[in-house]
Amino acid sequence: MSANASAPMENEAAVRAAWAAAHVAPLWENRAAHAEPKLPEKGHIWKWSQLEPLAEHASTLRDMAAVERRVLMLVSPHSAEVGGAAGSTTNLNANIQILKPGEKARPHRHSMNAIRFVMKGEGAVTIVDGKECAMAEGDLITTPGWCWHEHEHRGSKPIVWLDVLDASLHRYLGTDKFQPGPAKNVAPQLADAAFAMPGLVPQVAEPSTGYSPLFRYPYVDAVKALSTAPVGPDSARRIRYANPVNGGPCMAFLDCYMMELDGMEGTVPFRTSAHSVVSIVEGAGVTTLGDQKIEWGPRDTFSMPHGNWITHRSNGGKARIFVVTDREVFRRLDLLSEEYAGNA
Ligand code: GTQ
Repeated sequence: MSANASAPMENEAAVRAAWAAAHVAPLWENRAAHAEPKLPEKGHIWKWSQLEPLAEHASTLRDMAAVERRVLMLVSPHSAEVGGAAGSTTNLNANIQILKPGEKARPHRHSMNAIRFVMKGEGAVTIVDGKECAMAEGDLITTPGWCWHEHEHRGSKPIVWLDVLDASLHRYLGTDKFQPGPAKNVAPQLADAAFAMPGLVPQVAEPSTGYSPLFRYPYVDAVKALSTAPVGPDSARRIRYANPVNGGPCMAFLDCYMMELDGMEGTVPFRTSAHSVVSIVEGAGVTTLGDQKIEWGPRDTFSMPHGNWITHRSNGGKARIFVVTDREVFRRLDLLSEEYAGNA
């Protein structure tokens, strides 16, 4: 006789007590294990028009903890908490950081990888393992995990940049570590000039650190590279901020791109298992993300959680879009899938 699915469990209270005492649990009552496939998380846009006054206000705060790092976190209403805090989307934590002329954010290091993408202003430097990286609009600065870094503003007007870290992923993995400065035992660095000849890199004893030895990718270079880049499978031009030593991503968990739209029709719909955060550098347009329409302009930031079909369209003119992703995490785990509608 087959068991009746709705029949009550015999001696239920005793069985449950025995399970609890033995620290076991019935999988068949675990709804998550049998859940229907989840809908992709929604994206969220942080408009510059809303962020800028908040950044200006943050720069007036005298609270010493705020002054240490004037950072406002971009917390998506759609993103799940990991280790007690939500991010901008799974694995990626985008923040804006504000520094006033003359201010310094003192040195420290952490296992989390971070990028800094300058949204507005110039004249600051980030010092990464002793290497000074000038910061101007559109520049990308990387601070790889466990590299010492500090920020110092030598310019005359406030500067605002976007920080994107893999903090949630480290919290999930239990690998989030932090050490306050001052910097010590800093490894000697090669000058960026050593990597200025395409295809020719210095031969050194330890060629690979797992991250790019370039900590600074100036915007002017990105624009030049974009101008000769062919259009990709989605019809946009795209460049990657690569590690010149091995052609890999700039950091183990974070992989950055710049995309250019040229007033063309929308890009071919694209879907990926990687998450990303986008910062608009120039131009205006609209991104369709699943069933959302995200209208954007200069300095807007938005999240593109994985699994959504994505198309981008500029409003006629040229648009440049900076994208930071956790693509490499999925690629290394053999979990990366990337599809273009119609080209599959
Ligand atoms: O500038 O070192 O947005 O340590 C979050 C954590 C920036 C930084 C953030 C950090 C920093």
